[in-house]
Amino acid sequence: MKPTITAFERSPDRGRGLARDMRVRWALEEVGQPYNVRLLSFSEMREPAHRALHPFGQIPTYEEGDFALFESGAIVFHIAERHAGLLPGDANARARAITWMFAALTTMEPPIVDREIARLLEGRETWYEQRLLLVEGRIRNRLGELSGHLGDADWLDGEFSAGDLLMVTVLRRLNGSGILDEYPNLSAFVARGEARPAYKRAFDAQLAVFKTMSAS
Ligand code: GTB
Repeated sequence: MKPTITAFERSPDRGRGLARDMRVRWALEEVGQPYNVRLLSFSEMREPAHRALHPFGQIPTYEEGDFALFESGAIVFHIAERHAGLLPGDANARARAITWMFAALTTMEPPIVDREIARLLEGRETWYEQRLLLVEGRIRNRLGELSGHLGDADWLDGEFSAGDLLMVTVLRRLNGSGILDEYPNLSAFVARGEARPAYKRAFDAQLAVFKTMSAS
């Protein structure tokens, strides 16, 4: 059955592929699973029909008939479990790839999101500059550690996996900050992810939504 995912009708990222539907689109493209997209306005995201799928009234969601999921990490995991291509067959390698999925979402993403929140909501506070320095310091600590782990490898643990996919989407959220440029092997890691044909198809699909909506 062709799954349906949800995405912003008008993404605040203006087609830069930073919203979390991008990682789900990319996973679906990697495994060759066609999908439908239901676009939602901010008000539709708050309506009971959407809340029945997503208790927090957000995107993305994933539906396959009566079966529904929310949380981008859980959705990518579901896709990776049901199709070949995103998780290794060997049990230990698979567990390590899943570990990297968690690391992307629970170790790397929180300080990066903190920075976005600070810039978006706290810019007028007297303590803003001080807080930004602290938050960026935490990000740099994590990036330094991740960079040390990656070294000159292409991917985080052997073959490309859902762990790499999530990590690339998380690190992309630093685009434009200049911070990632301080870690050439991480910049190259992100570029490798972005060069994958499946990534490009996913990126183009979400960009097409932005272009269509901007024209209307
Ligand atoms: N933990 C959840 C998951 O991983 O699925 C988080 C989902 C989430 O934050 N969804 C956001 C959302 O629906 C969109 S992706 N927000 C609307 C709301 O809460 O009302 C976050 C996001 C939004 C915008 C940008 N951007 O403009 O760059 C980047 C990321």
